[in-house]
Amino acid sequence: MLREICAAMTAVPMLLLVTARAAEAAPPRIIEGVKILSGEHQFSELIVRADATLRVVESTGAPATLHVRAGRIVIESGGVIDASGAGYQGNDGNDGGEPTGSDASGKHAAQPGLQGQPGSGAGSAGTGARGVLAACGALDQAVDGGQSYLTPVEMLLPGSAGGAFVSAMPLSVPSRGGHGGGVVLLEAAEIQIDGEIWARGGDGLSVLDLGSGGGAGGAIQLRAALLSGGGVLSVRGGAGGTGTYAHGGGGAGGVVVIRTGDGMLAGLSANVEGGPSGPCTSDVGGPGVLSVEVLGACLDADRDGHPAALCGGDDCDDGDPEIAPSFPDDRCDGVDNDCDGTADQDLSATACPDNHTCEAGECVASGEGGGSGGGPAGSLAPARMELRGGCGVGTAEGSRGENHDAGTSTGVGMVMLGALICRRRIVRRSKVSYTRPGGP
Ligand SMILES: [Ca+2]
Ligand SMILES: [Ca+2]
Ligand SMILES: [Ca+2]
Repeated sequence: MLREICAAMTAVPMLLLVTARAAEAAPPRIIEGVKILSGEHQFSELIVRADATLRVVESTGAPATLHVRAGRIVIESGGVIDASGAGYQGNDGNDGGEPTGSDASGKHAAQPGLQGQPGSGAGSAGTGARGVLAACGALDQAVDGGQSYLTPVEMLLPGSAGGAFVSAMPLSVPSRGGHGGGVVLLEAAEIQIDGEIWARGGDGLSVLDLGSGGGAGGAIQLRAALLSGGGVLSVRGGAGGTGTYAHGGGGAGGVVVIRTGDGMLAGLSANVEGGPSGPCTSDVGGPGVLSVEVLGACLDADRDGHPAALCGGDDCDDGDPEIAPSFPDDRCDGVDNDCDGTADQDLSATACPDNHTCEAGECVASGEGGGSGGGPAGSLAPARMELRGGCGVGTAEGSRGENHDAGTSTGVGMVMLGALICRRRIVRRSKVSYTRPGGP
C-alpha cells in the first residue's frame, strides 16, 4: 500500500523554491480615492494611484508637513499629493510664522498695516507683492509684501500667510489673507512622478472693496538616487483677493529642492512663480527657488546606516530599517533580512515553536510539511530550499553522496510516517546538502 501511495505522489512532484523575500516588514501604502496624511512615515513603498489624491492638511492652525521615507515612491499620472494652503494660516490678518501679528503684510512685515488698505502678499523664498489699485498699478499707501526668509532653501519652511485687509470698521465677513503652502519631503531610493505634487499658496479673500494678500508657496523636496517621470511640482504663490478699489498683493513662490544621484530634474517641471495681485499679472509676488543638485552621498532613506543598493550601497531594501547586511536573518518570516539573497537562513532556536519547522516564512507543525528550519542558530544555513514530492527511505541526502547533518538524519523515518510520508526536503548550502526533519 505504501509503495502504491508513493508511486502516485511521485507522479505529481511538488517544487517550492525559497530564494527571495516573500514579505515586506515595513508595509506598503497604496493611495486610492482621497486620503489625508501628514507627519513622518516609513513605508516599503508609497503608490499614489491615477486620479487619487493624498491631501496634507494643517491641524488646528499648525502648519503641516508630510515626510515619507520609502524604498520606492510612485505618483501615477493623474495622482496628486496636495499640501496647498497647509502652511501658516491666514487668520484675521495674522502673518505666517509670527502669528501674534495683526497687520496687513505677509511674514516679516517691515511696518504695520494701514487701515483701509489691501493686504500684501506673503513672503517665502521670494518677496510678496504689495496690494495694487483695481486698475492695476501702484498704490502709494499699500503695505510692503512679506520678505524672503528661506535661506538656505533646505530649511523647508512652510509658506507664510497673506496679510489681511485691515478695516477701520467691524466687518460682517471676516477678512483674511491666503494660507501658505505646506511642506512635502519625499526620500526614496527610487521616485517616479507622472502625476503632480502641489504646495501652493492659497488666494486672499475680498471684503467690501478691498482684497487681502495671497499666501506664499510652501516647499517640496525630493531626495532620490533615481528620479523619473514627467509630472509637475508646484509651489506657486496664491493670488491676492480681488477688490473694486484695490487688490491684495500676490504671494511669493515657494521652494523646490531636488537632490538626485545625477543632479537631474528628469522630465519633471517645477512652478515656483509668485501669485498675481487680483487679476493683475503685471504685479505679482516674487518668484521662489528651484534648486537641483547631485545628491552628495548615496541615499540612506531608512536611516539604518546602509545606503541604498540602487546608488551603490549595500541595502537591498532602503525602505525598511530592519533589512540590511548587518541585521540578523534569524526569524521565520520569509524575509531576507540580511540582504544575502536568501530568506531565513540563520534561524534561531526559538524561531518556531517546538515540533514546528520553518517553511516559506511560516512555522509549520512537523509532519505536515516535511520539515526543516527551526534549527538552532549556527546550524548549516541553506542558500536555497527545495520541497519536492517523491519517496525515499532512509537518508534522502545519501543518494547525493554529500555531507550530512548527523543530528537530523535520524528523524527521516519519523517524517516518513507523517501525513506527507512521501515528501522529503533537501536543503542545500553551496555544495553541502542535508536533510533536516525538524521533528523530535
Ligand atoms: Ca538604508
Ligand atoms: Ca534597509
Ligand atoms: Ca538572508
